[in-house]
Amino acid sequence: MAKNPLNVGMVGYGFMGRTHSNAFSQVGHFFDIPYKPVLKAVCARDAGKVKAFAEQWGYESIETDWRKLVERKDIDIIDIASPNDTHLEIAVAAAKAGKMVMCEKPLGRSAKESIQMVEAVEKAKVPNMVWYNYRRVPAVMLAKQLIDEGKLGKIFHYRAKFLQDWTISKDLPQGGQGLWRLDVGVAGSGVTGDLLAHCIDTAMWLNGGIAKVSGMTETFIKERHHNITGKTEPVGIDDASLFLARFANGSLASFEATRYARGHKALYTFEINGENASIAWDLHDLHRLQYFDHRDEGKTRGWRNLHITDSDHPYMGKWWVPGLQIGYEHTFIHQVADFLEATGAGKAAAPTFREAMATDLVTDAVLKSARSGQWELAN
Ligand code: SOE
Repeated sequence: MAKNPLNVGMVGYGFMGRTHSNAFSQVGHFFDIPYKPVLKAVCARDAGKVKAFAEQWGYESIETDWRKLVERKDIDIIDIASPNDTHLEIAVAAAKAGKMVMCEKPLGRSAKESIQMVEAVEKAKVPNMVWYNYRRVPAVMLAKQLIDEGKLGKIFHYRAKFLQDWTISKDLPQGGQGLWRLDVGVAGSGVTGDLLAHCIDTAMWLNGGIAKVSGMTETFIKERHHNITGKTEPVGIDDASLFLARFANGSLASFEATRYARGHKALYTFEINGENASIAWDLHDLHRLQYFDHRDEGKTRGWRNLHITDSDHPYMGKWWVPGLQIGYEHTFIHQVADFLEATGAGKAAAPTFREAMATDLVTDAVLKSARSGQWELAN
């Protein structure tokens, strides 16, 4: 049966524009989804660059003003893959125009912005989702299943880290393509919104809400050349951000994110300790889940190194043959597949804007606590 076309209007062609475009292009090859995504238009300010991107990725047309894209009658979904300071205006206008909206993380530069986006999509009743892609790593989805089945029992501890090292040089400028993440006006915050947000999203999905936090941040390089103003400007982002947390279920947690962990490029890890069992996961070995079950027979009890590539593991039945691995880009394909399947069935797909707003409330509380030196409520 012919599927309804779903005309995609993509905003942005950077790193995330590529991961999202790849996801929309590939999803129909592997997943039985109720729509046929069509790469209808891509939008960015630089006409030459956006035209080249459209040709390379197979977009039918281009726009250089997102307002025109949002007004177009032939666009069904607006996907926001542009820097954080553009999310609010585009998402609100897209919702008002009755489009489905997907948005790159973090949803807002602060919860104040995300609240307005939540109100807009909920008022317009349009399907919405935020790209917290790591939930869709098969091993992470399996962790969710094991926790929901009660395999871990009561959870005592949650421990997460996201470590990088790409901003250590004082010669690295701030601002402009790729480097907008170092410009607080554009990004909203540093590693708190960029990296800890991933850890918090996964953590609240796996272990429930976070009640309160005690945070600490540092900006190691205080001034950098700014590519847009051409001047040396103060650095307003946090280079490192650590916090302790209490979850609503009583478990205790520690979180750490930094761009100053020499040797680490994108090391996202978490470990969860429960009464009966523990699990651990590492992005550098993303197809493996470490599992320890105290109920195993004593003689052979130990950490099991599960290779999450079998057809009965989450998503894996859609890919190659058992034992063969998939990678980072597949998490985005899974996310589109889940979004379209849920939307076709008239259901919400997680994480919705509302769930992503809860993450922004926690990141705001971490930054507030780092300033006040006090524990702060996180919701
Ligand atoms: C930053 O370097 C970054 O690209 C984040 O923006 C992404 O969300 C993360 O997945 C990888 O690191």
